[in-house]
Amino acid sequence: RKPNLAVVGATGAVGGVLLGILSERADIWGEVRLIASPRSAGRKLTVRGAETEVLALAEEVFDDIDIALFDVPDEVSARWAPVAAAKGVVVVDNSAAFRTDPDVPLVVPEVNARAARARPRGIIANPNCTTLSMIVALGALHAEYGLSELIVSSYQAVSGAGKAGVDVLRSQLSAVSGTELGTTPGDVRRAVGDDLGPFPAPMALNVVPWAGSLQEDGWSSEELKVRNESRKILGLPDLRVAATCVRVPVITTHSLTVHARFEREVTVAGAHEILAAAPGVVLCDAPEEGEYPTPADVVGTDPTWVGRVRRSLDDPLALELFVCGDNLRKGAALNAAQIAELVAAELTGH
Ligand code: 2RA
Repeated sequence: RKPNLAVVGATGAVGGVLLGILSERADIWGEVRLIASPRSAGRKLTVRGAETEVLALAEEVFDDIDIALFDVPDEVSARWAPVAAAKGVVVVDNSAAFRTDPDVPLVVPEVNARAARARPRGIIANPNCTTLSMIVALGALHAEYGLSELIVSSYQAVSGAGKAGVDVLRSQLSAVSGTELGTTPGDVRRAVGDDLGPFPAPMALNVVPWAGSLQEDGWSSEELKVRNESRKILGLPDLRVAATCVRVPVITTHSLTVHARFEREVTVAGAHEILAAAPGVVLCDAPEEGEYPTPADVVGTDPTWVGRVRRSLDDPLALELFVCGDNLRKGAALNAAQIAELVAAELTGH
């Protein structure tokens, strides 16, 4: 029989993208059951061409489900993923609740698909979108050259902070459009008003060096996620990682600049060859033609796009890259769907 899938958090920003992805990809599922908080229950959403009623999260909604994709806040996952797992459901969780749990694999199918098979808690974690936006390309380079150090800066889209992030940027853009704002200190801040949504500063006409919550010694939670998750996915527990996470006025698609140092000497030609052949990666690197990826061109696509590949001028072991990936697709919903497909193949013996 075809496995039954539950989507928990079906009405959220990532949930909506996931329903589209499930409708586009090979239809390997029996039932697709949509679940959300009691507040959103009763709504009807379309998946695989069929209008489907959203059910309220409760233990019984996991009856007869084989795999559940969770995209809900950390505390909701922490409470409900174990409830589903106790009923024999394999949970693919997109929150941060289990990503660093040693008994929960953190999986990117192109990089460490085999890790998904060992899941003592019945839970598989999906990485954070910032890590996911670069890790497929880095995994391919690591397999050839052996990664030893990573220094990255992110340029994160507002949809990473959910629908509220998108709404606040759109309304701020209307407030500044057609004005001469952006020329004196605080003029943008005054024009957009006090409601900054999920951000600590105006997003319109601005760049904000902050994503996530404050952690020890001035690091943000997002920066620590990039470090911890890259180490776990690549199986390099001592990898040196320094990340600075920055929010930019882009709706969807995270970008990163990457300084990656390897154990073996690198060449641009070698890196191009690896990246051009890597599943899930598109090499877009012809600066003489003005070709490099940008979020405006990448949004809505599945792959990780890589451009601006250079060998570091002062270090023959290091590469500089610019990477873009749709944070709602590969950065969240698509990777989760790919993990669910891996598990489905395992459960049905394919
Ligand atoms: C963000 N990475 O972009 C987060 C979302 N998971 O805010």
